Amino acid sequence: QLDPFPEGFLWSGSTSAYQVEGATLEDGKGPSVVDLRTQFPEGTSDYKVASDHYHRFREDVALFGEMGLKAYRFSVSWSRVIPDGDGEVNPQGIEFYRNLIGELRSKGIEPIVTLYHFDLPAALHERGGWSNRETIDAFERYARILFEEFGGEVKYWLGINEQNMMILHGDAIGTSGEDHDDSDPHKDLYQQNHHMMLAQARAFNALHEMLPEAKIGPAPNIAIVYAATSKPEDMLAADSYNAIRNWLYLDMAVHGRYNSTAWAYLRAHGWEPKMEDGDLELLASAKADYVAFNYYSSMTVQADHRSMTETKSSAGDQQLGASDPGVQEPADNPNLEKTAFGWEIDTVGFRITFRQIWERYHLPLLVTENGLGAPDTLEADGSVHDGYRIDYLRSHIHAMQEAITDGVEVMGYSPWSAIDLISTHSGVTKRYGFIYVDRDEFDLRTLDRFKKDSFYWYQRVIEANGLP
Ligand code: BGP
Repeated sequence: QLDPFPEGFLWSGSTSAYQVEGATLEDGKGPSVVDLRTQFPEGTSDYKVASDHYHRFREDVALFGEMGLKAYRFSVSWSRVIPDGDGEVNPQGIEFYRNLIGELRSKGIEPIVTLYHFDLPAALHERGGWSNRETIDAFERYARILFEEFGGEVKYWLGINEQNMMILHGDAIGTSGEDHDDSDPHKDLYQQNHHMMLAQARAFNALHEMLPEAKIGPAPNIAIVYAATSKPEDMLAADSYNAIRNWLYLDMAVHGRYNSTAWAYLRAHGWEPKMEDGDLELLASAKADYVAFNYYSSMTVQADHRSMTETKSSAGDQQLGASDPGVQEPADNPNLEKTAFGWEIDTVGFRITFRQIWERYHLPLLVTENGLGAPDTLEADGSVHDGYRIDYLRSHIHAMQEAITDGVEVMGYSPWSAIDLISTHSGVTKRYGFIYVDRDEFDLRTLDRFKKDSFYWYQRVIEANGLP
């Protein structure tokens, strides 16, 4: 017998600005690092139009309302609001988000706003991006402007999306050391990480000072790490990788400190960041109100016996394990099925993840991403039969309910994604939404919206406040 979902549970759906909005250079928006990157083969997906949400947000929000969403998680594009990152505010950018929030509120949908989802303003990148401490000041100013403009309407905020992925797989999502000294990109990336943590801490403090009723938390990608065997050396490798891949980011955001295992790992590689007086005090002063996390899969590693001399930055797919000579290397988990895109599916791992985060931090948990990427097919009658997505979501919601029954406090579930958008690694060929967007990688077609089978299914879940 499972405990029910709590009253007021936030059944939600997620997107991010650059993946859904399009209009990359319209109405005064400045370029961001993701807009400028050539990521997909020429002539295929890019972010210029994406799902055209910038122009169709009213229609999209109406569909979210019809689906019954209690909340909607989206990110604000920093360079739409402040085109060069730290200069003039763009009134049309503010107006877009004000209209979007107003539209959500009119349908009774609670906005959950991510401050930053991979899309650093290009102008800041040119000045060193996160390697430059001035970006910390720029981020705090940007956050304060959003709190000032939207604080009256937005109660739930998120700091930096998947900061750990930006550090572990920086090349794919705009944080690589490409413009910096490339002799050891990791050293630079961990310096960027330190600065991002300080920036996020300043935003937490600013929110609590300006809007005492509002809430904010970090939103890393958590993939709990298993050992490939029960050999103690593999267990040790899994423990180390958990510390550096997962706990580093949450320990800093919640406890305000580097955990010892992660710090020892950074020292052993010569990757410790430079700190200034007051940095650790700032980290310790910032309080998270909840822990948000994105979960797609667990990971499995084994001990690696190569020497620690050769290290390569592994760009690309977030679920590929970072191989680290002398410490760990990723291993296949033969016990798990995989999605069409090769991502392992692990619902038990989801329950374990809830338990571990809860026991470590004792803060309410909010799932900000979870979902299945697949190449969906639009039928001639406008239907999309995505039963595979329903199966994926159903089994994860079931695992979440088991975690609730285990005693974990869960406040909401925001699957990726509310509507089809441009996948970070596979363009438009990999869809996640409850709502199909009629375009492909070569042709923008009509951009019309179609409700998938999962749309009607999720509608019933929300109505029942749990699995029907
Ligand atoms: C997360 C990101 C999202 C989204 C998702 C799916 O890491 O926060 O932005 O892209 O992963 O990844 P992908 O699109 O590569 O399948």
